[in-house]
Amino acid sequence: MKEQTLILIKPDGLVKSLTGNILTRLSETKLEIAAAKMVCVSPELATEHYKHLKDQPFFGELITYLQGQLHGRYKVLALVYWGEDAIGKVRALAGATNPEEAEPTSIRGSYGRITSKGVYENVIHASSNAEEAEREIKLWFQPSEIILDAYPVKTITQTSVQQKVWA
Ligand code: IDP
Ligand code: MG
Repeated sequence: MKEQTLILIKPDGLVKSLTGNILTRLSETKLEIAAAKMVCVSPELATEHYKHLKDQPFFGELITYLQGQLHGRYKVLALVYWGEDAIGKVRALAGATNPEEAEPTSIRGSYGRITSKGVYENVIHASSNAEEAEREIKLWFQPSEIILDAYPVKTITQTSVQQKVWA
């Protein structure tokens, strides 16, 4: 089944200059890139993204990690990949959540680590199922930023919206 999945190259992946390596690994899947952008992650966005983990003891550290506060690099690269079995293929390539348990040749096994504070710095995020992918893609991207109709859309007219345009 054709499907889409959200991938984030987390701040540790960016700081370690792993973007090229990770995109090369992802190209092995033959999936298509449907969207890509750099995002400065607000506390609200990080908290919403990881809301299913809010009761975990590592939640606070995880939110600061995704925002880039542990790495002094306050952004992530957000991507949507599309194609046959996209979610499973990317998860398999990413490897297990715990980088020490991840297959050594997986992305997380190759590049991840556990910090002395116990955070799993595992360089990428990948949606784990179709429901999560839909929630996450809608959280990180607007329909106009994705090169396919990922999910149903509607058109609205806004009159008093302020936005930056080229001067
Ligand atoms: P996933 O990223 O493989 O889907 P989740 O359980 O959704 O794993 O956890 C989200 C993120 O939270 C992980 O990628 C990792 O950075 C962090 N994390 C998950 N479990 C732990 C843990 O037990 N200790 C420290 N960090 C964790
Ligand atoms: Mg997850």
